[in-house]
Amino acid sequence: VRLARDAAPRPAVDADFEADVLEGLARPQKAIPPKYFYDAEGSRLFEAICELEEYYPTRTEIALLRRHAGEIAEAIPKGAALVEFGSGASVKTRILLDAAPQLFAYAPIDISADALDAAVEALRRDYPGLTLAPLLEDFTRALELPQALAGRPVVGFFPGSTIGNLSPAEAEAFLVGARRLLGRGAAFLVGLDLVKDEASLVAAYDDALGVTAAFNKNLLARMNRELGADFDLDAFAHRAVWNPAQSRIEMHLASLRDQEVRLAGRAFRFAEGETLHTENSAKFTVEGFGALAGRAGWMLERAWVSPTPAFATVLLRA
Ligand code: AVI
Repeated sequence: VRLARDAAPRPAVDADFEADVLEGLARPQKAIPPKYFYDAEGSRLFEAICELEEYYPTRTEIALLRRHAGEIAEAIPKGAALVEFGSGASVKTRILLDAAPQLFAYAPIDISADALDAAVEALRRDYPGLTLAPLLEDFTRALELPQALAGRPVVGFFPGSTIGNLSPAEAEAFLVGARRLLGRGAAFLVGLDLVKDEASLVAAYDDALGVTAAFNKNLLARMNRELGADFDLDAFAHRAVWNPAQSRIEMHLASLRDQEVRLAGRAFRFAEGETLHTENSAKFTVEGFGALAGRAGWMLERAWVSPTPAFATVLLRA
């Protein structure tokens, strides 16, 4: 576990990134894990997505959390520690921090050092009485809670429907790990984007300004920057498609011509129309998610659901 404060300088080539990309490009359906979207540029583009007219999840969830903040805060015991998975700019966290002054500590976990550092600096200023224990980490990895939280009641927070970016098997494994990490009796607040009409879903992932397209293509730019690849960004097009059988939006980058891309001394062929699958974003029903959480040892205790566009905050109990 690495602490954000004393993060080591980044190696020129991230070995995990290169290995995951080489493995993903060798598959029949080329694919790259979506966690690699979030370098500094990708994190900035994601913040811009959250402001888009078409991208309803962020503002819908914020309104939902605000509307029910009082009830949600009742699930947070006195002296508790709030542990957030994939905390980014910690914007939604502030709603909980304001509604639950009984919180003792906040442990944001994020893979982006820039986002984590900026969030912690702002929180230190705005919540001087709160103990901050940031973890610079991939939240899907097995983690240990910081010592500062030992013996405290723990509440997990995983907003944004980020759990939808995991496959069902990964989501279940994540929930098993979160149960182990947060401990017996812990509460876990999870944000879920719910199934809705296809047009709204596709628009949210293929906005008119092209910000989501830029976010998707930044992955190619990142491979060029960090892995010395030679992707031609103009030779790929952003695609967002609804997959009803899997209940998910898929993002792809479609090759506009037959081409060869070089990376780490190897060549990868893309046929015209062939895609690189970059992200799944599952859309849930509260019942379906309750069953998934149940398989991972959690009980669905409560659900708050917004009016259209449908989004839920659920309270799980270990
Ligand atoms: C972070 N995650 C929940 C976003 C989503 O909606 O799946 C990522 C995103 N991809 C495209 N737009 C936003």
